[in-house]
Parts: sequence; C-alpha cells; structure tokens
Amino acid sequence: MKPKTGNYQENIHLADFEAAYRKKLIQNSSVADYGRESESLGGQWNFCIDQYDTCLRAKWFEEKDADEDGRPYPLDYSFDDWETIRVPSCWNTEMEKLFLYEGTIIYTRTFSYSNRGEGRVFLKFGGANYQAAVFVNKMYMGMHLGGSTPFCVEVTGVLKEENRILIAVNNTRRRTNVPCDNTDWFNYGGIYRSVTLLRLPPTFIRNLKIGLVPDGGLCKISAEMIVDGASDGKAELSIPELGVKAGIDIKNGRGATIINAKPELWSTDNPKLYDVKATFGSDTLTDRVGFREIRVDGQDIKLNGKSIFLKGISAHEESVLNGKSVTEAEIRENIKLAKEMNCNFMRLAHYPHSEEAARIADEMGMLLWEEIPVYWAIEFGNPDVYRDAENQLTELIARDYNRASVIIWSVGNENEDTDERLSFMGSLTEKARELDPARLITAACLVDLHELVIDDRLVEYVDIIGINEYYGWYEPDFSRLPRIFINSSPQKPVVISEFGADAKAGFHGASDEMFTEEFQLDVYERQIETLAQIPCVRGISPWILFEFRCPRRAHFMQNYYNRKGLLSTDKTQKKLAFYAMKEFYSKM
Ligand code: GCB
Repeated sequence: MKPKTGNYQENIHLADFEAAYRKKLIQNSSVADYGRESESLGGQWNFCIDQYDTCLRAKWFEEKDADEDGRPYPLDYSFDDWETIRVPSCWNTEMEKLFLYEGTIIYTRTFSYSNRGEGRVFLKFGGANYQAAVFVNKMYMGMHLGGSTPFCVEVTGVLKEENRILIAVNNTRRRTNVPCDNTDWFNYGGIYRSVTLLRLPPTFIRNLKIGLVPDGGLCKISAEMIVDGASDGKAELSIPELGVKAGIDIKNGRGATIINAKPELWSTDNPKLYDVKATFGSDTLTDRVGFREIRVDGQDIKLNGKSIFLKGISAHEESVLNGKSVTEAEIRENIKLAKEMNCNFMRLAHYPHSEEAARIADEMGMLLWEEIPVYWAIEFGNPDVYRDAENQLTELIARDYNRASVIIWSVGNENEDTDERLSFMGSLTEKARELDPARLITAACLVDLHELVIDDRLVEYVDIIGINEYYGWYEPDFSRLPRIFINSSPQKPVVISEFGADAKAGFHGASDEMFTEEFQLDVYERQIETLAQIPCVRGISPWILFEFRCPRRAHFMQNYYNRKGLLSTDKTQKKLAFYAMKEFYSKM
C-alpha cells in the first residue's frame, strides 16, 4: 500500500531525492571544440543558495505555478529576481557569504537562440565542482559527476527562441566522491570553467586522436576519428605543413589510419606545433598538434629516443583572485615561473587542471603530468565510485590526448594498499592503457617508513613509480632516505613526485626553526644532495610551486594555507629554496 503522506507536498517525504537524478548520468560526453565557432553563455547568472536541495526535491525546474485544478500555486523561488554571480567563477571568491559555503547553488539564466542551419546543438561545460544537474526549458538533461573534467549536453530540438538553463551545482564533500571528503586542498565550488553553445552539422567529428606511433621510429603518425550521427563514409585528414593528406574509412562512427611522415619533433626546447585538419561530410575539426614520443626503457625515461631527467615542480590550480577559475594569464605566469626555475616538467596536481593549461604547455614547451583525484581514502570497494573515477579518467584522456606536453597520466595519490584498491587501480590502469597506449602511467605509491622500502602492489601496474617523501619535514632522519632505494632496487624509473617543507614567505631565522625560509632551504639542499646520488630517480617534482589554500592547516603560521610553496600565495615573493632548486636544475 502506498503510504499516506497527508500533505500537499509529497517531495518532503522523499529521503533519497537524488536517486532519480543519478539514473541519468552525463558521462564521456565531450565534443572536441577547439577551433570551432562557439558562443559563450558566460556573464552574470541569477543564483540562489539552496542549502536543503529544495530545487531537486521539489522540482523547481518544472516551473509549475498552478495545481492540477489550475489554481495558482505558491512558489519558493523567483529565478529572475535572484541576485547574480559571474559565470565562470568559483562562488567562494565572489562573495564573502559564499567563501566557506559547501552545498548546492542553483544557477540560472535565459538566452535567445535561432537556428542558423545547424543540425545539432550542444552546451559545453568546461568544469563544475562537483555534481551538476542540468535542466533546459524544464527538461532534466542529466547529471555530471567529477569536478574537473568537461561535459556536453545535446540540446537539439530542446532549444526554442527563448530558453532557460538551470543548473544545480553541489560541492558537498562526500565519502563516495572522487576525491572523497578529506583532501589537502580547498574545496572550491561552482561553474568555474566556460559554458558555451556549439552548433554542428547532423553528422560531426566528435573527436580526433592523433599522435606519433611510439615504436622508436619517429616517422609514423596514428590518427583515429570518432564521428557522431554517422552513416559510414570517408573522412580526410590533412597536415599541410607536412604535405600529409590521408583518407580514413569511417565505419560505425569510427575510423583509424597510420600515416608515414617525418615531423619536426616537439620538445621543450623546440615546441613545434602543426595545424591539423579533419573533415567528414560538411564538418571540419582543426587542432594544433606537436609530435613526440615518450617511452620508458629500463630505468630511463626517453623523449624522442633520448634520456631525459624530469626537472619538475608540482602545482595546484589556484589563484588568490580566482580560486580554481584561473585565467589564461595566470596559467602562463605559472609556466613562466617554472621555466625561470629551469624546469622542463610540471606535475599538475591533484585533479585535471583547465584544458588551457595543456594547450599553453604545448605552446611554451613544458612536459606535464596530469592526474585524476583518486586521492587518499577513496571508497575503493564501491562500484559507483569506480565508475566515477573511470569516467573522470576517460574524460581527461579524451580532452588532452592530442597534447604533446602531456607525457604522464597519474591514476592515484597515496592510497592505502588494500585488495579492493588493487583491483580498482588494476582496472583503472588497464583502462588508461586501452584509451592511450602511447603515454606513461604512474601513481604516487606507498613507502614503508619502518622497513625503508617501496611497499605497494600498485608498482607492478605503473610505468613510472611516483614517490612522495617528506624527509626533513614529516620524517626527520635524512640518512634513511637512500636506504629506501637500495632496499627496493626498483626496475622502473622513479619520480619523486613530492618532497618539501612549510615556510612562511619573508619569515627568516635559523635553519632549524620550522616555518622559516632557512628551514625550507635546508630541507631542499639536503634533498637535492641525496636524490642526485640515486640512479633510479629520473625526475623530481617538489611540493610545491606556490602556497595554496587548505582548511586542514590551522597553525598560526599556516592560517589555512599549505605553506610548502616556493613562492608566496600571490606568487610575488620567491623563497630561498626557489633559488636552490633553480641552481640545481641549471647544473643538470
Ligand atoms: C602529500 C599530499 C599533498 C599534500 C602534501 C603535504 O603527501 O600528496 O596533497 O599537500 O603531502 O603538504 O602534506
């Protein structure tokens, strides 16, 4: 028997109001849009704080203002009278009352549309943290999970002359999210990357994956196309500067080919990019692509067949002004600062940074480690959590497959070595290889600090062993560090994906006084001296380029910042250790 609710608002009795929405997830939905004409839907959007999720519970998006008998119904919302907020932005940086807000915010705006002859229309969201339920013209379009990867919603046939878009964005930290509820960074919320409208023909190129075949020959280009809405047919691929013009047979929406070519190779010293053009029917997709090969050979990492040492630095995606909603100028500034430090490599921790980051790195010549936020205590036994993590990986690889700068996919950071985690990570690394056999896979693996040995079953699954170690900070006895590598004798290259120490910019004192720049410098000097002697260490990315916001850090010296930056929060002050790193890298 249906329980009696005894109320005119049935939804107040529905405990699991999210379940119905979660049945329609938006996954791996992206449409490659580089070079395509698109219209920005950015600007001032109306918003409200929806702490109790009333929009989803009571279905505000239906805009029902009368009951079944046509009697006017009182509303709990008034979309167009709400205050406004900038899109894209992190809500935390926009208003004092939103600074520490975690929960749901409802965003809405109206926009006009008229068909210009296109067959298909999509809305593209560059990133919304963490859960985004999208509604267009009173229709539920689906829910995206994952705060750092792009997604698209097809609105063909849904758009009219005047349209309302409504998005419920929820950044609540949860055990079942990826990352979970506990991280060492700030949980910014909002639609913080661009929202655009894409007009496409009925059949269009959803993605083009192109790159050098990693067989050591450096003279073959592999290209794969995914066509949407396709009948079978013939696509064309051209790289004019290389004299390449090739046909690709498309069957069931897919086609692939290998082309002989001798491109000038992309490297950090010579970040050569080529214009690439793919055509299918009336659709054309362009890209700017560098060709290079990345491989592991024993304990060596080889770029274009030559051994390289990854002279790196880690970085979060954050700025004082914009939180995670960083501008192109801010991304360029970070890469420039890394270059000033003589870096050839950056670890973009701990989640996918903006897609502009890899494009700019392609152009400026910086190797990248990109990462999904499988961080710390993920709920590894939960199949929904796995699906979410795998989808974030899939969306990231689809987005950045063509970026020469990206050489490494990282699938995890410091996760406990349990059977559940091993099976989760086994599947994840397998998926990464299936989607991209031409890049290296890594994770920050675990070290047994008592036995002094790399002790992590995940090591078997990765190409590069990432090690985070904090000798000089969390671990005082430096003399123990080399033993880890002697005891482990890893058969693969090791990248020290983190080391570091907190220091407050401008705070000076003795080298044994914590939080001084001198203390940090001392840790860096001893790290450098030690790590330089360890042959299997083929790269280093200290923690971290600049200080970042972090609710876990409540010491008065920290004031809710992780102070391990080599630069101050606003990047204007360089600490002593910055110069030590710069000198070390210049000598390599
Ligand atoms: C780590 C984490 C990183 C933290 C860092 C720290 O091992 O991977 O996210 O911020 O240590 O400062 O403790």
